[in-house]
Amino acid sequence: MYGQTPPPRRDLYPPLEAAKSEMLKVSEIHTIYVEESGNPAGRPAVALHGGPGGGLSPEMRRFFDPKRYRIVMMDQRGCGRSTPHAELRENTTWDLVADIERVRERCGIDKWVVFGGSWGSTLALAYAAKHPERVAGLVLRGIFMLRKSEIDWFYQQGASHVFPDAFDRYVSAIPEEERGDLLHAFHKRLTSPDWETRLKAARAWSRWEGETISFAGPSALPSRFNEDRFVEAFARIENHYFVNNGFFETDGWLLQQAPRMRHIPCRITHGRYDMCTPFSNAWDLKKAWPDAELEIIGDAGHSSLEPGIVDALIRATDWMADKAAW
Ligand code: STX
Repeated sequence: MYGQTPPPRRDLYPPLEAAKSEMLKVSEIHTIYVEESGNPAGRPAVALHGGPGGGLSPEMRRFFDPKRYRIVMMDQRGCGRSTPHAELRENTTWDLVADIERVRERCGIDKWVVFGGSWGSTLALAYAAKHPERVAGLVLRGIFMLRKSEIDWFYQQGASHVFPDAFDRYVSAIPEEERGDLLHAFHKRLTSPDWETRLKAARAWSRWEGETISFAGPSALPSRFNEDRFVEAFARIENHYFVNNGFFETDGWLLQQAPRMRHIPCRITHGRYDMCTPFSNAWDLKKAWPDAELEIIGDAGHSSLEPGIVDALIRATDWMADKAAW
């Protein structure tokens, strides 16, 4: 429409430090890093990172108004500052859901807004399905429900047609005769006792995701995808969850839970050109959950830092501060 300028896109809130942090023992094996920032008297929110195995990044705090929110975040088992690093034992979706509850209780929080993108959206939905009474609202981005079709799209065939250059780099870590099942070919190498073998596979696996995450393509590879410590946890933990179908009872389990969660205010943001988790995921969730609000970003891929995604997520967390089911 002529003469109408769209409002400027919202940007992240200013950089914010953690006000306090601790290492919380959650099992015989695992200890996780937990931190808080923002206003201790504000509305509580928990931000769940992606991967699984991606760990926290400091930008995640900046999706919340620090005056209005008490922001809680944790490195999930085996990644970030949590120990032991890249550990796969006692590391399942339901272990992570239980950890979120442990953290909530430890913080003395009754209900909170749950924020998550990509695997963070998977975990947010799994948590909301198990503990709907604890969720005041959901802010989700880049919907990922870990169905077989979603894994196949990204790790075997689908995104390969849009990023054949990056895909060739990904499959180069696997001999040709094993490329019919890349998920399991990588699994064998990522769980090898040989460190060199694990690392070579982890670099290729992670690079594929880093090169396809942004609308700008392979040149926008985020720097941590070049770090050995990051890629080992990211690749091993992701692959472990995916060969186990996310530890869900059935394919599509999360979608089937939508009716139980429909009273929870839910805002979904998804990039039209998301190649990691295609937009059809968000569309399927919206169809199963008509009361959820879906915002399609026409010029964005998967990354949480695409300008249109940042804008929509900031508007969503601002909205939730007042309008969630507190
Ligand atoms: N994994 C998608 C995901 O959750 C299939 C994800 N992708 N990249 C990330 O998370 C980080 C940016 C957190 C590394």
